[in-house]
Amino acid sequence: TNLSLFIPDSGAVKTQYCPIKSPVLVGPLSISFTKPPSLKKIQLKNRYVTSGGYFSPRHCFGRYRTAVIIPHRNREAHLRILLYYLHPFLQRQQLHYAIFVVHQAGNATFNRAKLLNIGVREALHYDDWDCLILHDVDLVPENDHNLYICDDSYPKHLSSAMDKFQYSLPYWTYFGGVSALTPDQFMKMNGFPNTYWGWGGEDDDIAMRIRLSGMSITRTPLALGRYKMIPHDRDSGNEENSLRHNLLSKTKRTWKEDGMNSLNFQLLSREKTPLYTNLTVDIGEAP
Ligand code: BGN
Repeated sequence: TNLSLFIPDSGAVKTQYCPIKSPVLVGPLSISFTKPPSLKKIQLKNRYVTSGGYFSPRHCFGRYRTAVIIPHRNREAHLRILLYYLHPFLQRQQLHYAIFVVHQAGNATFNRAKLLNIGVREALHYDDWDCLILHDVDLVPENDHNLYICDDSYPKHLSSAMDKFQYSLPYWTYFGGVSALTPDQFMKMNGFPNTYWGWGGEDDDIAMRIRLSGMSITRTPLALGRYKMIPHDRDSGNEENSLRHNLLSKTKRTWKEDGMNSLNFQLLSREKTPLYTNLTVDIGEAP
């Protein structure tokens, strides 16, 4: 008889690193947005994900340590859809990974870039990550050859082909959606700006910081960087930021003072749920 059937999973023996290229990738995925799955259902489909949304390949040592950071408020349905697709996607890539959701408490205007800064600072307390994936909650990757690992030299834009832009780049310096930076790359540009409240512009500021700090943008090829956006109306509390043009005109002067070195917030709770680590934060409001 096969004894391993009776041995609990902790018995999985690892002796080697996972292959450089995962043998279990499938390529194009079919993504459909019907009713958001329940958290229970997602858990049942991801039985090797442990508390806090952690996973390590079971039969080999993961080569890459990836933290996925998702800014969030009032988008529970989107979060469930994303987790449903993302957990299996990351497992097929044989990553050692964890998912962090950074939840903005209160009703002040949403601030995506500041939430990402906070997610990075907190995630780095948990593990020695090789790669930080900054991920919008409403974007679902459509091809698992779009690897959630970092480029050694430069920040990488992963969502190069989104359905809402007819699977092409809206403009050459576009850096919104999903990106991948090493902690070193992130710190070199002083992280992201804390001063963009509401919709728009913060991703362009980030793209400028990349240049200003002496780096450039790399990208997943369009054939692989395909994403579906979960359809939704404009959020209340995330109105268009009317100051964004003005802020962008000053990035060159402000990026060294506005970012990780000026980040302040209050961590209200840090909670390990079965599918992700939830960080609830008070980030204040626009001045
Ligand atoms: C741009 C926005 C980005 C947004 C993309 C795609 C601005 C700054 C003013 C020039 N930039 O226009 O933030 O991600 O559209 O929707 O609004």
